[in-house]
Amino acid sequence: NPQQLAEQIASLQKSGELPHAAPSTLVGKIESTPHEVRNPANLSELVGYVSAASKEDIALAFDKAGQARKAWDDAGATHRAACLVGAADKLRAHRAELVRLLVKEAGKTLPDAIAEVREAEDFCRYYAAQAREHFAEPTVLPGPTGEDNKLSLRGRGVFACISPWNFPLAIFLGQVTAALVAGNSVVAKPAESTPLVAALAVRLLHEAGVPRDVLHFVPAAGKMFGEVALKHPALGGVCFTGSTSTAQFINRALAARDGAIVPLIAETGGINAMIVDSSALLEQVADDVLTSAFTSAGQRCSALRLLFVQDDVADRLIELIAGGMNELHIGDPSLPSTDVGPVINQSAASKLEDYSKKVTQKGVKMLKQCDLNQVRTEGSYFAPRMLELNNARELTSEEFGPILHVVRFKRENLQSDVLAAIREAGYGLTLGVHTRIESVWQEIVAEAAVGNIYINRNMIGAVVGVQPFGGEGLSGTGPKAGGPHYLFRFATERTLTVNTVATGGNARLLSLGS
Ligand code: UN1
Repeated sequence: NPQQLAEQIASLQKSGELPHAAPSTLVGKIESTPHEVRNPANLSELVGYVSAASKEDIALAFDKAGQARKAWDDAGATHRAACLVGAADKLRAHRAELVRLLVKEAGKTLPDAIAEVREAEDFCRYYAAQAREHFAEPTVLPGPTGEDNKLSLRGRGVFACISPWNFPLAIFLGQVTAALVAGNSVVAKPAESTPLVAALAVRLLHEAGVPRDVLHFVPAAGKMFGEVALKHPALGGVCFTGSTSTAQFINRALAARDGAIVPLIAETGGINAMIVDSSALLEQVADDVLTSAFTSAGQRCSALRLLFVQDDVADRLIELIAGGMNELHIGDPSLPSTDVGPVINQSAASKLEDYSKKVTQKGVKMLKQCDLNQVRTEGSYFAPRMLELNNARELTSEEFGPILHVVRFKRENLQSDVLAAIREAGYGLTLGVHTRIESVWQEIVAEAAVGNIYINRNMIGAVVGVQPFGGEGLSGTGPKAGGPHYLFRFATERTLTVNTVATGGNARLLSLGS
């Protein structure tokens, strides 16, 4: 009975026991039946509830955000940056609660969850600093005598921010804070499987001073959200992280709109490769491969999927990686000793299982599969595995999980079998290279159309402000999240030219910033 469930949730909410994610407009509160969020690590523990937004909720959020945007933009970047810094402080103060939700709602291991809260805080502080530097004052430009020219950055309107379940706090907040601090109002849609931690993040932003009408939270099914959001007249931009096919769908929907042209900022998937030549330090390579392919149960868009190994060291490296896989602790993500937790849900686990079955039936060799006997609970677990392909071109799908594909190559075929195969796949997110010969990695870097290239280290965990993150081609539009150019795409530029002769030399009174 939805009514009873709603009452039960209300009383649990009052007692502060279970988190509840609901649309911030609350129009759909009565008609929408809340559904339960269960822990993927055991499938039985109730983590909280979510009330999905209705079409009316979504439309109302855009209406209100459209009305609120100008005052927020006019309030100035210094004020908006202060709100982000306040939110960063609140994230730090609520760290335990956020970590708990990331572990229970998304199945994150403790180190992953702790790192994610830290990354969310970094996004807030970094974009605040960038906004103060570039958005607070107009840029004065040189011009002829008798003329003042100034360039200022303004918000674009209402940004729809659509984020994925694999970083339900950091990517969610990264998108939202970038859009907000650039002067936009925001309608934020969390991923369907991870709305609780996002709801808490929104609450913290509101408490830090972002007006409720400037930031709306709408947990909703992606399709329904798209139907309303992409057609709404107040839409000023879309920021999306998720699959390439969904980004292409959004792009087409935006192109079909009448009226103002609305930009898309998309960060999508990748068939990410690592290239290892025979000069590499194999023990280090094995360690970096394990980290890159299996951390977060391989559910990072940066994760390693395709390992190219020069043939004369391949057997030794495969042996080292397989040995390392024997040591992986798979299981309850809330235990500090766990390396690999569950995948996001049972449907993801069975898709990975089907994929693995299908390719091995077709002749792909299973080099190693981890043992799941160590897992003590009935969760959505999937055993990490290592497969061997004869040819990199056999890998075409964006499987999202702990599956590593190994391909051997001959040094003389580096261009034709490795670099050409990466190019043909069309993705360009991350690439790892292990070699002790500088000219080898330089040759690879010169040829690779890839956003983030890592030499002689693992290839995940880009740090905000240090390794700006994002791809090209099928992997996204850029600009890079956590980089110095990111905020500009969330803004429009206005050039103001004042004829100071006609205004009697008092142009300063009329120009921006006076
Ligand atoms: C994603 O998985 O959607 O470098 C992107 C990393 C992360 C990846 C985030 N910044 O591993």
